[in-house]
Amino acid sequence: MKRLTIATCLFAAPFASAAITVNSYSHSPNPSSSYPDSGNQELIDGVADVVTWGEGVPIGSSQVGPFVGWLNTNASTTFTFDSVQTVRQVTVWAADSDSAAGVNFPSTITLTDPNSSFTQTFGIPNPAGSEMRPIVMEGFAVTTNQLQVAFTRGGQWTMLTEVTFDTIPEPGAPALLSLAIISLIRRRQR
Ligand SMILES: [Ca+2]
Repeated sequence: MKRLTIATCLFAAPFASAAITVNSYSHSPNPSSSYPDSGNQELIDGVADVVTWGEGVPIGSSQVGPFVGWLNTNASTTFTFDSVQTVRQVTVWAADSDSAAGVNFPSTITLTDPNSSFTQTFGIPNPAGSEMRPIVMEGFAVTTNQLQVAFTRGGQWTMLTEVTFDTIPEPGAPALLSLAIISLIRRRQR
């Protein structure tokens, strides 16, 4: 029984969800000079900044500084990973003010692998209220070391603060594998 438990743990561990390390990225075009991307690091610094536009709350430059913004532009950003990875989830942290100050979620986000034919467009709903919210895109799998994330603007301003990429196991995959291992061990013990 002990042997069975150890084998299951060992084989299940590599399938855990894992963040993919981004080495660098480039914008096309560059963001507005009002909301620049300091050192091209703001979207991968591990901080999803929170600011509430349009709720009568005074907003200072220190609060909006961590945002990367484009005005009246459909922008795209290409991220380069530290190695080839199977990406199954992309999360974009964007500001949504419900039109106050012209800040809106993008209306669509398109993921494209520059090295293959993979491309997928996600329609982004515009929820009620003014909040920072993660936009989570999943239900795909692409193995690559680069991914372009392109935005169709939903208002005047597209304001981003963080983008993350994850490898996520397919539903049930670790459980199925564990069952296979258990079956294999039982056969050997017979
Ligand atoms: Ca950030």
